[in-house]
Amino acid sequence: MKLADFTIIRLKQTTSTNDEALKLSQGKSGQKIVVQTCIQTAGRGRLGRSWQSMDGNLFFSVLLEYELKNLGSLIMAAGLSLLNTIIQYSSTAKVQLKWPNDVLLNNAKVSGMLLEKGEGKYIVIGIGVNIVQSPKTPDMLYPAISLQELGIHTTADDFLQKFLPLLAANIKRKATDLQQEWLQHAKGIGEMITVYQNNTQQQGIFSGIDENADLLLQTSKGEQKILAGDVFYDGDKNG
Ligand code: BT5
Repeated sequence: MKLADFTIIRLKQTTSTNDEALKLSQGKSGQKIVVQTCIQTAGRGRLGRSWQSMDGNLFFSVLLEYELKNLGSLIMAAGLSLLNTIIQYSSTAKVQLKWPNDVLLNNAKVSGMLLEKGEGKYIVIGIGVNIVQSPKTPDMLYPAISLQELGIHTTADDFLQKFLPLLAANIKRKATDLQQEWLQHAKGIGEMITVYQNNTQQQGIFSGIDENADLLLQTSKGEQKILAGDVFYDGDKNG
């Protein structure tokens, strides 16, 4: 099946859709593929963390060729496409982007993204969306939520069908346009945040992101540009 120029491969079960897409990146160039699975047995997040892949939720990976130096645009395009898909279901939902790769619904994580480099110019964007349920285990870095918990009733397949045309359009946009829209929907701009990287932490005012999607943090040592890390909002009780 094809949608928005992507060939969709649907699996019953796999370890991780990113593994499947990375394997496909070893094939010929020019492919645009989405691998979706019903059951994911070893879903992963960044830094070796795991993604809890619960029944009825959406797990998929997009394989496409993209300039590595423009990866920030791809992250912004995918995040905005997720956000706008949710807005299509509910224009009143409180949906926000959490730097670098998360989507929040009512201040809890509804979706996460993991980008990995494939062969040649291939990039894999792995996305998990909590459609009908979300993990509530105490080890969560950040509270989680599903669409259904907020009264949005849909299916994984329907979400993917709404998302892909948005992604296809957003990846054609200029970095500065994506950056502007991203900033309009970001949680915590102008507020105090703490960014954890490896074993260090930095506190400052979240002043924005640049057009590479790097985080700009105003600290006592001046403006710092942060390329990777985990953000916690000092204003959140749970954060
Ligand atoms: C992410 O990592 O958020 C990236 C998640 C990407 C998952 C997709 S599913 C399809 C594709 N195949 C894969 O194997 N992966 C991708 P990170 O920012 O590191 O966040 C991971 C953290 O999120 C975990 O340590 C938990 O605290 C939390 N978490 C785990 N499962 C969650 C869920 N279902 N909903 C919300 N938070 C979750």
